[in-house]
Amino acid sequence: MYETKQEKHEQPLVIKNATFITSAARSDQFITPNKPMIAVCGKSNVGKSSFINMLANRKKLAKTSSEPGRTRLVNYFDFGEFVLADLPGYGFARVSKTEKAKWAKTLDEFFKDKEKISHVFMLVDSRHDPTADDVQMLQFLNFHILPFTVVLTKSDKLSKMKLKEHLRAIAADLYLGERNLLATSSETGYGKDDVLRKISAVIRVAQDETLGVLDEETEG
Ligand SMILES: Nc1nc2c(ncn2[C@@H]2O[C@H](COP(=O)(O)OP(=O)(O)O)[C@@H](O)[C@H]2O)c(=O)[nH]1
Ligand SMILES: [Mg+2]
Repeated sequence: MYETKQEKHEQPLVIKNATFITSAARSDQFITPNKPMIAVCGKSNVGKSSFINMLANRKKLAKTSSEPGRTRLVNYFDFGEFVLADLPGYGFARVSKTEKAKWAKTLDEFFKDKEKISHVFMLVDSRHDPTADDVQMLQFLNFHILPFTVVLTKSDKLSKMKLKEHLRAIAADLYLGERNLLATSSETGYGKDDVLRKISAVIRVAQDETLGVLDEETEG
């Protein structure tokens, strides 16, 4: 419903066996995979871990928690055709300034090597207006010209009509077209195929870039 023309024809990627790779607490522990890397970011408790588990068809690949804000790590998962990086959540009120600065530094360093990152899924709660932190994250992605898709989470908590309303409002708030947003629910699996189609497209583009197809096209 909200996909681009190009992605309508894309087959949803089939994920068979996703596994945990490693956690990084500092930038010298970041990894450089030899396949496309997709990052997942968003405020704590927005549903990042649940989103990852939904994609992996696993209940406990990523640890979920109702006690937000305790992960300061970048967690890497091998999804076969791509690597997924689960970034530390932001916007947790009860952390100190020092902790916040540390978080900002980790993220800065993670995105510094942006050739490594094929796409970013930025998760936003479908029930609420984007927070100031969400807006700042989006500005950061725009500033670094990182390709991203906004994923609305927990859409099972809204009626179909409300979801449509919220999607429109959130898109407007973030100055995005509605097609740049995908509504999902890790609870029901709603929107999962749209995400998997997006991932197929991301992988295809990354492979074309590796083969130099895009370079030739722009030169010719
Ligand atoms: N109803 C519903 N609850 C969700 C959904 N996704 C996550 N949650 C709940 O929200 C809380 C935080 O989820 P988690 O995945 O740990 O968020 P994270 O901090 O961003 O990794 C947990 O209690 C989840 O069960 C969803 O799609 N629907
Ligand atoms: Mg988490």
